[in-house]
Amino acid sequence: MTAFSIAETAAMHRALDAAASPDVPAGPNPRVGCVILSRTGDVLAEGHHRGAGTAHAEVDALKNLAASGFSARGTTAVVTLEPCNHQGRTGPCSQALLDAGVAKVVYALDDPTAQARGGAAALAAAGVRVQRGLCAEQAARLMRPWLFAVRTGRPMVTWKLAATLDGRIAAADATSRWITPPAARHDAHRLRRDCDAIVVGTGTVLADDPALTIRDETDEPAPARLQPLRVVVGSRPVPPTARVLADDNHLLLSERDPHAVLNALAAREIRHVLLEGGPTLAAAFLRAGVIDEVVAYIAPALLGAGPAATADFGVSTIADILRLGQVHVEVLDAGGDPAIRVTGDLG
Ligand code: AOF
Ligand code: ZN
Repeated sequence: MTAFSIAETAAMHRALDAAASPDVPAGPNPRVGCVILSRTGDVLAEGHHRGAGTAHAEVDALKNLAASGFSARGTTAVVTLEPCNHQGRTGPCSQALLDAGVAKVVYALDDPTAQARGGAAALAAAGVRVQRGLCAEQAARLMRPWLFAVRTGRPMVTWKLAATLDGRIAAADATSRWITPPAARHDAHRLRRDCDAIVVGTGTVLADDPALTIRDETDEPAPARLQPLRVVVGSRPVPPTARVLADDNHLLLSERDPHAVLNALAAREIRHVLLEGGPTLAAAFLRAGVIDEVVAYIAPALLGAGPAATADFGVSTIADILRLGQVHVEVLDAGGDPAIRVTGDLG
């Protein structure tokens, strides 16, 4: 059992917070944060990675340290991911830490990629004290889509649905605004910030004409670099006036096989997909076994008729029911207009 100091543990929490900062676009790289501690355990600097092509967290922290006039000699770097050992778009961080004279490195998780792994061994070989495993679980949660994509070669898929108590996502006449109250809709909107791509079917575009963008509470769109790719899957023609086509950050895929869709997105370095509808597409993804996480917003309301959240995906007997694991249930309630959020994993 490796012992970590209180200062290192506090620094790792801070590095995790920095890594999760909202100015970071989802993108192909993991979220990584770094805090530099003095010999006596004081925080001297922090840094985080802001997306592919920008400085890695360690280099960002070393730069901030230098800017405030401190030397890195003899310090401890606390990082959420093993320092990389490769020259990619930037790097290698192992060398940058060595050059700066860092005496100790504490990190949460090993880098699982073939090209970047090995930083810990390189640092240890050069005489730096290296300890791993601090807050590994929290780091894995933060980097989950990236770790998933590295492991499986395809993006992680989160399916978001909003339905009544009787599982319907629209009324019989196709009207659906709004089944869930504003608190649930705001929460659902936040999900988009964690994703590289939002996928819908042509049916949803024709029925709802969604913009599929990230906007704030005042409906102002977030900067373009934070906007996910909007992906429309299906064969029905999309009118040129559709809001999903508003700028170039979209992709039309006539391909309906979920594996082919995910391959096309993996080729664009998409790590996390938010599937937002509708029932035909959801059923295809469920049937293909490629939904990894479900986020359901359930309104305390009934419709009695209208489409269900998913079409038939092949379960005909109770023994084959798809149950979620790692379930969390929360009541979202703003001003007495509640909804229930159920999240869980599949597969
Ligand atoms: C680190 N610190 O902050 C990050 C790391 O070629 P690049 O520059 O885009 O490098 C991306 C790879 O580097 C990524 O796949 C992962 O293995 C590692 N990310 N490593 O030491 C960081 N973001
Ligand atoms: Zn690096």
